[in-house]
Amino acid sequence: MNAEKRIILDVDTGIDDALAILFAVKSRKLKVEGITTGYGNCDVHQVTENTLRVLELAQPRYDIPVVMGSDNPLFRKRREFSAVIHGHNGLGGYELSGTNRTALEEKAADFIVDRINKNPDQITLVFTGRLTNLAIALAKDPTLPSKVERLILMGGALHVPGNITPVSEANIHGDPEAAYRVFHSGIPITMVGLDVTGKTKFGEKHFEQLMNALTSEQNELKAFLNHIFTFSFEASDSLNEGKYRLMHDPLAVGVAEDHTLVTCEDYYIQIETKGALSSGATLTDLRHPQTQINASVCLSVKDELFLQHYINTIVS
Ligand SMILES: [Ca+2]
Repeated sequence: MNAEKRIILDVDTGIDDALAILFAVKSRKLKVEGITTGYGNCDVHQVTENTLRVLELAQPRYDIPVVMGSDNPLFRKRREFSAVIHGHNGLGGYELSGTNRTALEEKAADFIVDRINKNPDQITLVFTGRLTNLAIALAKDPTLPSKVERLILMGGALHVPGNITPVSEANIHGDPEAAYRVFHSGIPITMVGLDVTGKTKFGEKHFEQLMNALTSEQNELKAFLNHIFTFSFEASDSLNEGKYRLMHDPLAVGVAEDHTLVTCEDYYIQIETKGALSSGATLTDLRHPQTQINASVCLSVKDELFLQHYINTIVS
């Protein structure tokens, strides 16, 4: 009996996403059916190239198709990319080795529609970027929500501030109209937002542990991880926040692997699309009793357990 959970991972690679891809590919509990890409940390062409190169570095034990998706939000102008946070190429400026791997000719939204229809109730979607590709897939096939096992998304903030505006988290803020469509689609949602990802601080001790555990055969992986964690520590330190990296995207994959890492509460979440100050906010009805719900929101996390599991998975 195969107990692996089958996932489609949607990314905007990105340091954070690279760390999530490495984790998903190495996980013995997950089978990555495909990786779809979208704009976010950089444009979709750079994101796709980064994703292919991260896969080359990871050397998956099975074939994983990469499928390019949207390069713009549904209706809005794309926000400019932050080279300070992500480097010019989204990977802190690190140049990964080239690869012969190429993306499929298919579009990401078509891939999602096709794979879910061929495998009803069997595929979990894990989104660590904007929700644009999924919103397009929903427009193409409104029956998807009843066929998706679950959507686990990194995004949103309930009891904590946003990270791109005082109230908005970057992935939701990057395409609020797409998020609105997804949250109101009826797909079962687990929201892995800043309430929990903000607690996953991968610090210098974790870094030391990771570096020491990697073997000499893993030199390329070691050099990449060394660069991106050092880059991340310098970035957080320059903001007087101390040296750590928040493991936003890897935690979403972690929750796909093991839901007991987090505890959740069910809420009805609306996405603000009109607000001059609050665009992209995950506006949550905290009144009781709840008359309707559309998302299970992660509110606490076994952060150290997760970080240790992350390290052990990466070095395996
Ligand atoms: Ca991401």
